[in-house]
Amino acid sequence: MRIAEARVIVTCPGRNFVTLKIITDEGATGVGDATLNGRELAVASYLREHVVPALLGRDPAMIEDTWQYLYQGAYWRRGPVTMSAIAAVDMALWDIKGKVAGLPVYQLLGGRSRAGVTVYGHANAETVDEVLVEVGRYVDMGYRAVRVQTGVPGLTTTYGVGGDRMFYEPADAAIATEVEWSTERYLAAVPPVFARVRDEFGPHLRLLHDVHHRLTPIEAARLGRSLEPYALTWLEDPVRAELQEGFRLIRQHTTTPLAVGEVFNTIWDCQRLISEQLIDYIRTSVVHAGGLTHLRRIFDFASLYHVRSGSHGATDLSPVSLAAALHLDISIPNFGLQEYMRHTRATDTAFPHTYRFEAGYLHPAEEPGLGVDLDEQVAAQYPYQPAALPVNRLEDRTIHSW
Ligand code: CS2
Ligand code: MG
Repeated sequence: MRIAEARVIVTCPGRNFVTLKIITDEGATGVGDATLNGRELAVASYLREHVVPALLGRDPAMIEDTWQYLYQGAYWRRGPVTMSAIAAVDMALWDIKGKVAGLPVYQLLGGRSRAGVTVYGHANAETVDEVLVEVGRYVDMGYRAVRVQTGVPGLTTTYGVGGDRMFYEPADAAIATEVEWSTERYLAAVPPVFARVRDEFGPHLRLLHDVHHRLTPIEAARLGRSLEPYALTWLEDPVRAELQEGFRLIRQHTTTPLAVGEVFNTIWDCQRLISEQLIDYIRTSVVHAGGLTHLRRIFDFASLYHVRSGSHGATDLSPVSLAAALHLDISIPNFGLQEYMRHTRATDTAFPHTYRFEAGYLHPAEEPGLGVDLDEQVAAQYPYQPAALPVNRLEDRTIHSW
């Protein structure tokens, strides 16, 4: 069997997605997600110009060799554009391998290690009273874990709080919207929110919070310590993570568990964080960290150091990514949690899939392959629309991490 064709499809059913479809000379097809929020066309071009021509004629069964060919063989390594492109090829080849074997991909990865994949949803609202209602909605839907984000008094917008409660989407303008930030206001606002949520929902609901890279290590240490009474499952991206050793300082001060990794691309971005046990959950994703082949390598490495998985699953990761993540989640020994932001109906129609949510768990597809496809006729109805993530500034207009 040989790869006969590979198509890059860019579509915007509510938001932009880049999908790679690989077709073999025997008619088997596989899909991979290559979406990089706000930078979609860079990956589409990398795939079209540099990857697709090299794929034609290759044996689709040689997944590891193809991965190494695209990574080592390119000479230029790592980075979100390269790794998202490699990820798309890798996902599509696992999809084909599953279809050829007649098995869902998780069976090829070692089989089931648990009954279902525990997911967390996003409760967000401007005020504490409103967010309590939102948390209640998730609990009523069966969720066992909820991320809680509220507005910060004195700031007009805050990360994670959107107009539409269920389908929050930050990439909303062709040229980045500018938003504002105050660490002082934020640090004062967050602990009372979690005091109310714990009080209302009791000790068993798993609670999470995303700082979105905005604090320094000592500020993060203070926040982590002030949240200890509310026993969070994790505090996410408390600081920018380019400086891995910065986490040592946070660790010295707080027992609040830490989760990091949605912007990482390779095992080298988190090697020290994991081996020095500076984090508790590694949140790298299938699409941005080189596909199932590389993400499994990261999670295996993490399993040696008591670090569990917590794959990123925002709406800018397409249903192809989510489908792929679930096969890994269900099979690895050190699964932690899977993020699950629901896709819009338009997105779900463009990407027919058979994974399903039930009682707080997602269940991977049982059909051969990944169990997801891209309906190209539906995709063609939604042309690409430029959309960038916001840019963040302090009150004095200094640029700050968004
Ligand atoms: C977020 C994301 O899901 C998360 O935890 O941090 O929503 C992130 O902002 C987007 O994926 C950026 O594209
Ligand atoms: Mg996040």
